Order: sequence, then structure tokens, then C-alpha cells
Amino acid sequence: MSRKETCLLLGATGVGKTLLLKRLQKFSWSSSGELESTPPTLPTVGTNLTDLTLKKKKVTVRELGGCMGPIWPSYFKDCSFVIFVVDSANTAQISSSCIQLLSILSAESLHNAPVLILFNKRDMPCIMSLTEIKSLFRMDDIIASATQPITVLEMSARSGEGLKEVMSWLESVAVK
Ligand SMILES: Nc1nc2c(ncn2[C@@H]2O[C@H](COP(=O)(O)OP(=O)(O)OP(=O)(O)O)[C@@H](O)[C@H]2O)c(=O)[nH]1
Ligand SMILES: [Mg+2]
Repeated sequence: MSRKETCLLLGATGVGKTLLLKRLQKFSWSSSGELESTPPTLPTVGTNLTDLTLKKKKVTVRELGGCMGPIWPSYFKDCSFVIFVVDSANTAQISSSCIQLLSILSAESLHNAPVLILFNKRDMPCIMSLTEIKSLFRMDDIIASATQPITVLEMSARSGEGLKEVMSWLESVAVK
């Protein structure tokens, strides 16, 4: 039996990590997509752990609260993959998110860990296009210089748009 792997769920305060975790817990491949109610969340002071049963494996997803940024690195060594969430509607947070992302990608213990960058809150009005936000991050340069395989997706933890793609990514990295 293979070892259960841990996925770290990282990103600045309020980007939607806890809501995403709740959505992943309740995820069903057969659901039609659009979700109705949004469960309430509180800022995470500490960590939130959820076990997900994938098709061939179990994965533990550990959210680290945005306010714990300075101690995120202490969790890196037991981590197999990373989901990094960005709030697409919060332009004031983009430069700090970019710095956080670069420090994750340059961490020695995450050298080979597949990384999923999620542009969340795509349901909000007046957000930038994915092309614009990726160019603000200089995403092409980041991907070209990273040692990890990087995937970029957009989603809405509120509406459920993009959730299936997140699950498919987890399935694909967990079986390798
Ligand atoms: N419109 C919209 N709101 C969202 C979305 N995802 C999360 N939110 C809201 O954003 C707020 C913060 O969400 P959380 O999931 O608590 O954020 P977090 O990243 O866990 O924050 P910390 O635990 O403080 O690091 C909540 O009011 C969520 O309902 C989304 O896709 N669209
Ligand atoms: Mg949280």
C-alpha cells in the first residue's frame, strides 16, 4: 500500500482556501457543476486538515492560514504537492502573492513538488482576464525558471466552476 501523500493549500489571507477545502470535501464527479449555497468560513488561525479519497489514492490536504505565512516553510518537508491560491479580484494583494509564490518555488524541499496555481473568485465582477493577471505575475518567466511542474487554472470556490479541473489535477499528480 502506498504512503498517503500531503498536499499543502497555501495563499494569502482571504483568497478562498477554506471554502475550496469545503468544496473538495463534498465534491462529486456526478454533480452538474453550479453550487447553490456558500458555507460560511472563518479566517484560519493554524491549519485545516482534510482527507480526500481519490480514485486510486488518499491525499491529505492541509490548509495553512494566510496569517501563518512566516511559518509555512516548517510544513514544506512533508509535502508532496502544493496548491497556491490567488484572489483574482484583489489587485492590491497581487505583488505580495507573487513574492509568496516565488519563495515557495525556490524552497529546497519543494524542488520536485508539482504546483497548481489557482486564480480564484472568477465569479466576481470586474476582474482582470487570465492573460492580464498572468502577465502581472510574469507567469511565463516563473514557469520557465521553476524546477517544479506548474499548472495554472482559474476557478470559483463560490460557484464551483473549475472544481472538477482541480480534482483532475490532484488525481493526476497523486498517481505518479
Ligand atoms: N465571490 C467569491 N468569494 C469567495 C470565493 N472563494 C472564497 N470566497 C469568499 O472569500 C472569503 C474568504 O474565504 P476563506 O476561504 O475563508 O479564505 P482563506 O484563504 O481560507 O483565508 P485565511 O484562512 O484567512 O488564510 C469568504 O467570505 C468566502 O466565502 C470565490 O470563488 N468567489
Ligand atoms: Mg482559511
